Amino acid sequence: MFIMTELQKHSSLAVQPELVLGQGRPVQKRIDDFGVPISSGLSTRLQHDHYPILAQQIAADTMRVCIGSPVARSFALLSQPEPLKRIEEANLIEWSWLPDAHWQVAVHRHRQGLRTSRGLYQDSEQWVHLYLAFPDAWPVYGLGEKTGELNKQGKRWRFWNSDVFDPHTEATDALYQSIPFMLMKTDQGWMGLLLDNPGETVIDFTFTDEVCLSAASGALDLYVFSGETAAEVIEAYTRLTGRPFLPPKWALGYHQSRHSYESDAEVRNIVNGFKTHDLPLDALYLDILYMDGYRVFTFDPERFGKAPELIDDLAEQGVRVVPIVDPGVKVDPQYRVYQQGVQSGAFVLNADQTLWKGQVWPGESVWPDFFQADVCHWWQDLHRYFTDMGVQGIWNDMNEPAVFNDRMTMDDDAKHSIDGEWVDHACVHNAYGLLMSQATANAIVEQTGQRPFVLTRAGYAGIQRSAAVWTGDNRSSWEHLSLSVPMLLNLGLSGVAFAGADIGGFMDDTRPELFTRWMQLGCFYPFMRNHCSIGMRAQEPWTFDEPTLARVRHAMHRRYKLLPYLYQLMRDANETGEPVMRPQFWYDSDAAAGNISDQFFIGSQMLVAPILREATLARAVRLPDQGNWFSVQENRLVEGNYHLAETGLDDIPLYLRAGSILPLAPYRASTARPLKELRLLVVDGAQEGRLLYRDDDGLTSTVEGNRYARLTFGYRRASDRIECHLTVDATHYQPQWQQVTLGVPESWRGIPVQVNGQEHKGRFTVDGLRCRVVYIAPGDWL
Ligand code: MIG
Repeated sequence: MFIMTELQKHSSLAVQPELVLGQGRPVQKRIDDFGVPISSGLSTRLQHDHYPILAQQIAADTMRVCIGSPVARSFALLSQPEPLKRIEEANLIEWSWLPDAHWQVAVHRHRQGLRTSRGLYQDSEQWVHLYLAFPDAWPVYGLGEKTGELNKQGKRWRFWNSDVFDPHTEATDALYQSIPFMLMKTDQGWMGLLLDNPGETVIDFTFTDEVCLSAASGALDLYVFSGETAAEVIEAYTRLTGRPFLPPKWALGYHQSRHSYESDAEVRNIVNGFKTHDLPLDALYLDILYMDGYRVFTFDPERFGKAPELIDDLAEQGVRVVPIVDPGVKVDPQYRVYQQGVQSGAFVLNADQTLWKGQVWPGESVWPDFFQADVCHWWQDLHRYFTDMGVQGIWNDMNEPAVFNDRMTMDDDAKHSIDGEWVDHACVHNAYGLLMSQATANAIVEQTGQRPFVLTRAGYAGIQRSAAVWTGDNRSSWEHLSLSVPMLLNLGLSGVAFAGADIGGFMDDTRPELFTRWMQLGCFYPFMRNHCSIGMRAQEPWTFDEPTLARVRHAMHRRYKLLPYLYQLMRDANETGEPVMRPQFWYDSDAAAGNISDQFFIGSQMLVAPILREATLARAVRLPDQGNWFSVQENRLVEGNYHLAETGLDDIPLYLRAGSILPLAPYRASTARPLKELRLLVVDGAQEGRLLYRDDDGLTSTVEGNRYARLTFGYRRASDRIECHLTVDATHYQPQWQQVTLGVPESWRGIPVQVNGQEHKGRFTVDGLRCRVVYIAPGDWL
């Protein structure tokens, strides 16, 4: 397809053959001299010795424009892209090419598009740069794990997986994850752009009305998405790169970690602490000190001599043990993992085919070459060591990969073997952690038959398919508490729905008020884990004073009451890619909403306004221009564009969408305890509402195990009564709950409530299920 478009006629920027972008920066020289386009079906090629261009429509809303030759298969995509065979005229993305002095490549659909401004350049360091016209007024989101504001406009962003121990500030750029996917609001709707290149890349918005996409090696392999809403664009992006994996239910519970619980006895003590202090716990982490001399797939024989018993005992108490697995393998001729890896040629090599060695926790180490399928299989098999003991979750750290050297990672020219070719590490660096976590997730699925739970520090576009992400080494500071909100929101807008920050802060000593506020926010993080560094003050909730413990307990209990709602949102994310944690602009079309990152939505029904500063007992909350909102603290509907919320230390402002129905649960100490009662909370303030809630065993990964029960509930206020309908279909799965409690607003008191056509007071049954209506203030259930 080769279409001349309107866009071509407006190429106004004068072409500069050379670009000088300031002192110390290499001069960029323009690339031209392309051959004549060759088209077949929905695919067009342009010849050039170094930068051939391929343009293909690969979905109704997705266009690929690949400039240059990729160094390897894509690691971001679920499968290699194929051009569409056929498409309806209405969904055709137009692209155009003008190979003369004013050349441009343009992609557009439904009146919105992207086009080159000055074209393609190469610099003396072999980087390639593509300049696109891009209005400064278009807000930009996504870009994965980045510091700073929600809107990513105006800055230069670098993608190179990096272990950053220094405090993450506005000035920090590359972190552990590299997700070169951006979401932008255009004048007509929304677009997305993925720069699929696992080497070092840059997306630079420091130009006026332009963005520059750059890569150090390989191709500028671009996927352009077009949609009417941001959700549509994320849907298209996660269709291509994979939906967020559906976690086991327990992974949505509370996780406790620290660097490091040092012995069997200490671990048992900690787990007891949760019991004696009436606190929930689903997962307990073993950080690097559990290993025998930091050898992966070992336990220290003295301190963790009876690891299998420990894991069993904890499982009986509803607590799963999640051990850390780093990629660095100790160089030790007596050690089986090292021996096997050397024998099978599993490790990354130098150019002269000797082992690439570096220093990391175990001392001198080597690294598995996850780019080889055989190596992944071997690594998967090694996990039997853990899965045979009953382990169901694994924590991957240091997989940028982080190395204790000047570069902080492998040498650029270390060699990976990819589909029979030797490829330099620098060309594929950002995919290393993704491949490791993918192999780990596969191991869990294969060996346990259950859904995987992998937590990873490093990742690349597509990481959402395999692992949850935590945002690395943050600090116990108010800045880092605030930072976590836009960072997690943008991770969600980059496909990573299941993410969290270390609650309490990793480095530095946390303080009671900071910790309280962090837990109050953290119980809404899609992934909820308290983690803390070696040498820092303990962060288990009972190590604080009694009032702090009580407040933190309230937040942790709240998490468990929210679990059905959160699980439903994860399931939605798994089906459509829509984030669990959503920015203000999701439901607020006012331009003022575009950069708000001190409040957010969980799903569509809940607005959370955390307290992010010390000694703050009140804050302004912007109420979205769509819908009416109910304040949980004040137990009433609130109005206006802004609400001044007074709040003590006991809680943070929380709002529910008027009329919504939330699936909730009574408190349990672990998801391993059966959920006997399902609660349906009806929020005041609307004439009608409806809910579809699906429940399954929350664990099995097979198709059978994913069969679910279906509950529907709806209500409508008529003049003299409230008509409700409730159905439960348990044909395919028998839910744990035998009772459904309808929590209805006080304002319904005195009005007859009909369920499925019959008037009910108190208790009744529906489809064999015990039901009850209670008048309730939402705060009582949250
Ligand atoms: O070099 O395993 O981000 O969560 O506790 C530090 C020890 C290695 C970094 C991780 C942190 C973890 C720590 N790790």
